[in-house]
Formats: sequence, structure tokens, C-alpha cells
Amino acid sequence: MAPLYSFVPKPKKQFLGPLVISTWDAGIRANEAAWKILSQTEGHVLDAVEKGVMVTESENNCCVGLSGNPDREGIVTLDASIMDDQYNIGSVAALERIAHPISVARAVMEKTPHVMLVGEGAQQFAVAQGFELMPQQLSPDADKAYHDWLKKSEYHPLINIENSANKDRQHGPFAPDRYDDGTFNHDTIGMVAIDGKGRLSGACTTSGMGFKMRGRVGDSPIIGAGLYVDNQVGAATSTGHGEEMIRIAGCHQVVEYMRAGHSPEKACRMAVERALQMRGDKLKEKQIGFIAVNKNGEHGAFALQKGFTYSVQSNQIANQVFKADSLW
Ligand code: SD4
Repeated sequence: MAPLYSFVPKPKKQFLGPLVISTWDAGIRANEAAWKILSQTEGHVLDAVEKGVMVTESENNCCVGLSGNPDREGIVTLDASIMDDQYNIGSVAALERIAHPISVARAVMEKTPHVMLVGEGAQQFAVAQGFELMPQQLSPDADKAYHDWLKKSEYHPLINIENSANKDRQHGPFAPDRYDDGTFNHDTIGMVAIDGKGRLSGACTTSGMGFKMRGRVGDSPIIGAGLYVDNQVGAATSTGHGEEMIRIAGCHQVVEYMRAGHSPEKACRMAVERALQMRGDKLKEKQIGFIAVNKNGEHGAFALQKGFTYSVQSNQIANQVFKADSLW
């Protein structure tokens, strides 16, 4: 049998130094916090990605942290995952009333024999770890969005929501693929980074798809789907329609394409192409997007649909937002 190291591509190029890449425009502010750590000689990439995405978790936005859009019962449920340079992993899903799910995911990784906690158990663990239980309440923006959605979907929790009255509605009472303004229903902060010592880590955190079914879990807390880090090869994280990402184990797939010698952008593109090959027209109204960094400190991104942006900071690139190339 061939030795394991033969699966690791030999670095062909010089190491470019530390870099952080994160999804969407909000990544700019998250990158700033991560870069404060990455730019220090002793800064550890795991601290950088955690502190980075915590910025977005604290911001008022539709899709990350407690200010995010709720599920269809009006409750915000959070998903997050983290992975370090040693194949250590931790995640939480359907976590309620905790401001920083990414830090709970890190505590799962570092303080339990498990890799994933969900729902009530995750919350109980968080509280036992000293995380504050926040009030069960929607941000003003999320409250408005929820009530608008309730009206349009004519969703009354007490009736049978699968009844025929909803049948001819495009999205029925479930999570719509797009919001009214045409933007896709998602936005997550996923961040992958490499530090000055060449160590890779990643973090991903989200409130999931707005108006999702209660109990629905997306790709973000699923290691391999929403995040994957192989310190010998590279790291990837994703945004978009979580069900599709889970189906192709998307981020693991991107890392495997990098292992086979492809650049981060090509690897992201190949994973998108693979999803399309499998699903064809079923992806018409869905977005999937990846970002990745490899062991040399090179980065890349790619999406299925137009409109995906990502933010990068490194020694060569002052914190900047880029438009990802897309298949369509
Ligand atoms: C999910 N992928 O829950 C996440 C949500 C998201 O951008 O918005 N991603 O499916």
C-alpha cells in the first residue's frame, strides 16, 4: 500500500504568509478581528477564526447570531462549527438564546469527548460553561421580516400547514429559496485562515435559512459539508443552500480537489460543477458558494449563481471584498 504521505501534494510554491478569507461583505469586519491575531507572530489561527466570526455574531444582521431571521415558529436557532489544524472538531446545532454559538462549538471541541451537541443539550452545556442565556426575543428587523413572511405564507401554526390551500404557493410555508428582493435566502459567515506558522483552521456560524422548519439543520454545523480543514492540504467553508451542500459533503470535496493538486478556486469550481451534475435543474433557484485556502496561503472562491462575494485580508491584500466567479 502506498504510504499516506503520497496523498499530500508537495507544495510547489513559496508560502505566501498568513491569510484570512470569509464569506460575503460582512467578512470584512470579521477579517479585521481575525487579522489582529494573524498578524502577530505568536497568533494562533484557531483564535483568529473564532474571534473573527464572533464579530458577525454580534452584529445586527439577517443571518448570523441572535439578530438573525427565525424559523417558521418565530424562534432563532443557531448552527456553528469549528475545526483546527489537528483535525479537532466541534459543533452545535439548533442552539437557542446563546450569543456566540461558535465559542460553544469550540468548547464542545475542547471540553467534551463529543464533536456535536444539539438543541436543549447544547444550550444546557453552554450555560454550564458560563455562557449567558439571552432573552428569547427577535431583533426589530427579524420581527418585521417574520411578520411579513407570516402574512405572505398565510402561516397559522395551528392549522395543518401542508394543507391544500398552500399547495399552489411557490414556497408554501417553508423557507423560501429567495427573499422578495430577489436575493437568495442565506448568508452565513464562514471563515478559513492560515497563520504565519502555516497552520490552518476554520469557523462557520449562522442562523440558518430564514423561516426554516423548526428543527431544520443546515450544512454549517456539519463538518465536511459546511466546513473542512486538512492541515496538510487546505481548508474550505461554504454558504448557500445547506441541503445541497450536505448532499455533496461540499467542503470535504473542495479539500479533496485541492489534495489532488487543484488551486483553491478550481477546487471550489469543481465542487459546484459536481453538485450541478448531480442535481441539474433542481439547483436553478438555489445558490451554493465555496471559499478555500491552501497550504501555500493561496485562496479562491466560486459559486453557482451570480452575486456571491467574499472578503480577503493578507500581507498582499488589504482587507477587500471580491465578487466570486460563478457558473451561471
Ligand atoms: C444553511 N448554509 O443553513 C446555511 C445558511 C446559509 O449561506 O445561509 N448559508 O443552509
